[in-house]
Amino acid sequence: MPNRERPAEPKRYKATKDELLQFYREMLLIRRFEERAGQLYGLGLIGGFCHLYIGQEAVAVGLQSAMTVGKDSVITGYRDHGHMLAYGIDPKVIMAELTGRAAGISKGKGGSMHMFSVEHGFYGGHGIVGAQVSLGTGLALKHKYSEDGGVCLTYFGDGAVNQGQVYESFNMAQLWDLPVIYAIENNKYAMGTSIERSSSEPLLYKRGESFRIPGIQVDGMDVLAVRGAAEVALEWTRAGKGPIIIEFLTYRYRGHSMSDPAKYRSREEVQDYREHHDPIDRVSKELEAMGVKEEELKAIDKEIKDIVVEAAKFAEEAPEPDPGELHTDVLVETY
Ligand SMILES: Cc1ncc(C[n+]2csc(CCOP(=O)(O)OP(=O)(O)O)c2C)c(N)n1
Ligand SMILES: [Mg+2]
Repeated sequence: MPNRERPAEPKRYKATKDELLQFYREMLLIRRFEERAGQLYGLGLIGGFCHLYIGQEAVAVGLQSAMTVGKDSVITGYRDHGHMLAYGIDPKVIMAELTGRAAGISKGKGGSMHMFSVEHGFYGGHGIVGAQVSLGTGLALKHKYSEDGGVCLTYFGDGAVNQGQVYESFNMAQLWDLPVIYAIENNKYAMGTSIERSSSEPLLYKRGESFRIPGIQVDGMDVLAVRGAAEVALEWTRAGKGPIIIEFLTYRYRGHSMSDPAKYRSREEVQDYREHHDPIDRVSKELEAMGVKEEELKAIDKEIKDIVVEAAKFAEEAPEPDPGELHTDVLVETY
């Protein structure tokens, strides 16, 4: 039967002081981790590509705080460090992967774009734009087939949304009522191309309409709005009602990758987001209004800084993979 029911209107999540402090801590960890990764890249300690998530922290933190690690699965593109940190994966092994060390989460062979933790139900880290949408739909099929109660959270960007395989996946997901949340991180740019230049329908939450997949649009710079939308999406998918799309309006402060001169947008535009829409500032103000003292926030900042310094130290000092490992884990079987 075609699905005509609509999901509930999402409400801003009512967090307790402790929950909000936890969101603050997690977003700050991503911010400081990414800043440090940017520095290590500049020093030549990180090779290859490196895409930072600074500015978008509220999306991964708000969504993943509602998921169940070990039961649900998560998959994303190459801008993946923040999603791993938001899932509680050790910053040390993420940073060590960035510096290509054997202790890294993909044994130093994947780098920034190819990180996995099956233990956490985190399935990467993918460099092919849009590929994770089909893979995530497959993960949702697995959840349904094995009746494990899990939901797959599949992230992709405003650029990926124009890829053909996204729509083949939408069709199957709705046809088979698969438990998948399609989280579109609309940061307004795909490399140097703005959404206005690339998309005939820039309201991305509507992209599932011809497949009867409901969509909602949310302020992705507000962690509580994100969490509220996650609640609605999880209720929908866990009830067996099929896929749902959430479009998060967000913004990346840094270039597309470390080698982006960012000539396609104005300084003023970036400054406006940093000054007036920053997701971490927003939460710190709300915490202060809840009675949290400035000293307490400063103590958290210090705690996070120490975690990141320790992760960077580990990533710089850990040994590189043994050359004998060059051909291991490349193919599933031995040939
Ligand atoms: C199939 C494919 N086409 C092109 C590229 C090159 N490419 C890498 S990232 C990117 C932009 C994607 O933008 P978006 O989906 O908005 O994600 P964001 O980088 O903003 O997180 C492109 C075109 C690629 N990696 N894969
Ligand atoms: Mg984008």
